[in-house]
Amino acid sequence: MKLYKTSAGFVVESQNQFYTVPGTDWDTLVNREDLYDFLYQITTTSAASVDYQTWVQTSLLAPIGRQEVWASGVTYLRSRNARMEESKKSGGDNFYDRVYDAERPELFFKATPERVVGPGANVRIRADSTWNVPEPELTLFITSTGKIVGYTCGNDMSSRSIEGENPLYLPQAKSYDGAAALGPCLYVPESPISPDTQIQLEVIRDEQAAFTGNIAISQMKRQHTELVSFLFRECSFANGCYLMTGTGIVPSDDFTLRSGDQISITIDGIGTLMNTVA
Ligand code: DO4
Ligand code: MG
Repeated sequence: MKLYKTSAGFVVESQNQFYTVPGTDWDTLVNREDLYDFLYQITTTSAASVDYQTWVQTSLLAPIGRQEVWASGVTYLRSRNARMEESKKSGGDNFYDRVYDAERPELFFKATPERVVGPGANVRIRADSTWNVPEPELTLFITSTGKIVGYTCGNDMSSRSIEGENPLYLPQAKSYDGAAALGPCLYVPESPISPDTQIQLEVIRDEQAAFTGNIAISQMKRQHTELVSFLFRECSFANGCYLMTGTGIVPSDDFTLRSGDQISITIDGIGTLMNTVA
């Protein structure tokens, strides 16, 4: 099932039918451990409103309330290699090699809800950065009790020039206004998402594909539950939280985003998150 947050309320989609979800408190709704059963109940006991498809497409918001957004890094071989290459000159390359193989994963704070944009909105690149990329990442929604109840598409917008200059600049490379996008919905399946799930990235520039790539989430080095257990070790999340799971798609080094680029991230079962670079 897909749960949408819209400017007119919450909507659940099941088998191409759309149902209103009663209530106005997003944080309480998504933080339910029984979220799947709760939504399923709505779809089996109320009448579908056929107009909702048009409605949700025109007024979608990021599926976030008061949740923090965290991210994992260097969880795919492609990311490890790209990071090692970009930080060679600064002498930071073996940090990435080591974290890829270490027991403790790389986890970092990505965004407050205010820094997150939703479907159709503009993401940003920093004015003081010369090399910028989107990072398409399967993003987990975890309840305050540590249970993964949903998934969405995430864009971990990143400055490779700042990150490459010195690994200690990571927060500046990753966290700034408009640096994260989430959506188009919170996908709430009955059981964990399939390892065969594909992530696709497409960047359109002047109506042509400037970059395309894809990867299966089975290529990830770590388990979702492993990342969650490290995140929850010494942090509590009263309203649940989002965790981006890292990118396995990195464009070649001659690619950098430009203003006007359209970024589409598609994940099987979830849908497409589309944003334009401001
Ligand atoms: O260590 C830098 C960040 C890596 C990252 O964001 C990723 O692998 O997705
Ligand atoms: Mg990332």
